[in-house]
Amino acid sequence: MEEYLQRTPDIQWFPGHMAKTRRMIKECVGLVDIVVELTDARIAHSSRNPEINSLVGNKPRIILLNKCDSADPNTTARWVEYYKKQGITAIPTDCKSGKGLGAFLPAVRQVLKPVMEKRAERGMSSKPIRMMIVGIPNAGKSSLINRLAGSKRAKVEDRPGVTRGKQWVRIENGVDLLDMPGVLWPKFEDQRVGEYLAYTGAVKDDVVDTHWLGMRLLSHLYAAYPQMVEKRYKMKPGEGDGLEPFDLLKLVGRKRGMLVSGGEVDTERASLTILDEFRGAVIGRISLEAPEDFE
Ligand SMILES: Nc1nc2c(ncn2[C@@H]2O[C@H](COP(=O)(O)OP(=O)(O)OP(=O)(O)O)[C@@H](O)[C@H]2O)c(=O)[nH]1
Ligand SMILES: [Mg+2]
Repeated sequence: MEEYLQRTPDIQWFPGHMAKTRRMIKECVGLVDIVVELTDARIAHSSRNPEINSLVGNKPRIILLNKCDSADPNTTARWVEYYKKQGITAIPTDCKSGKGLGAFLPAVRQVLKPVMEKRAERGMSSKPIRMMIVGIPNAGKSSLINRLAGSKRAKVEDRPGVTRGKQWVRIENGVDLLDMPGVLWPKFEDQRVGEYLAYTGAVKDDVVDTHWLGMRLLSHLYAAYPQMVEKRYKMKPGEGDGLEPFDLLKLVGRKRGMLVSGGEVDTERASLTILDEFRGAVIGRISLEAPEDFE
């Protein structure tokens, strides 16, 4: 095995445009009634920006556990409970299909009830509700806006860093949404957070070694969801048990017939396949973080 695969790289990604977004969030928070924090249900902990609290202060907030179609439904339900215990409204959503979004506006109105009552007293009920959508890159912020607006207003792509400036979008029922570029933070204190963000594609592939990343992810998946991995890669039950990460990757590559001349397994290609198939939920509905890990 190549020596570089044995080292755990230090993953960090905080380019200048994210520092700018961070400033923009701070500047714009005064303009909105509520902050919608979009997280990734598969990594519900690592996809929360620890700086958001200080950036948005005590503005009313709602959390979306997005991409719930790709996450373990059981784990997602436990995350909803976890937040509920903290008095925070969290809703599982799938902004690709729109599933779960029916609960969104009613939940926003519920959270904003005190604000709306105050407005009514002042005869200002017709003022639209303004919300800011924040979250890590590639979480689905622009998809959410398009879903709610019922049209393709914001640019959506399957890579992080697509939205670059802020954009107001008015959706029908007196609600204005502010789309924001995705933002990470300057340093991942826990290396695992950086790794998880790279697995899901919130940290772009150019700043990590995908050969290493796919190998790590496979080990991870095999430990947490062995049957799904065995089924997807046509392994016999327990066939990968006790294997070193690189050997497990080779096994999967061989099962997939990813060979190069001389019969060697093309492990780089196998890594890319693992990443792709995890991101596309082809292996199954998987959650890498559960609330019990943080209680
Ligand atoms: N499976 C699934 N895919 C989703 C969901 N929401 C968004 N996506 C996909 O995730 C990718 C990123 O979506 P965007 O809406 O561009 O994400 P964003 O948060 O605006 O990304 P940036 O602007 O780069 O920060 C796209 O390929 C979407 O189709 C979801 O709920 N489920
Ligand atoms: Mg976007």
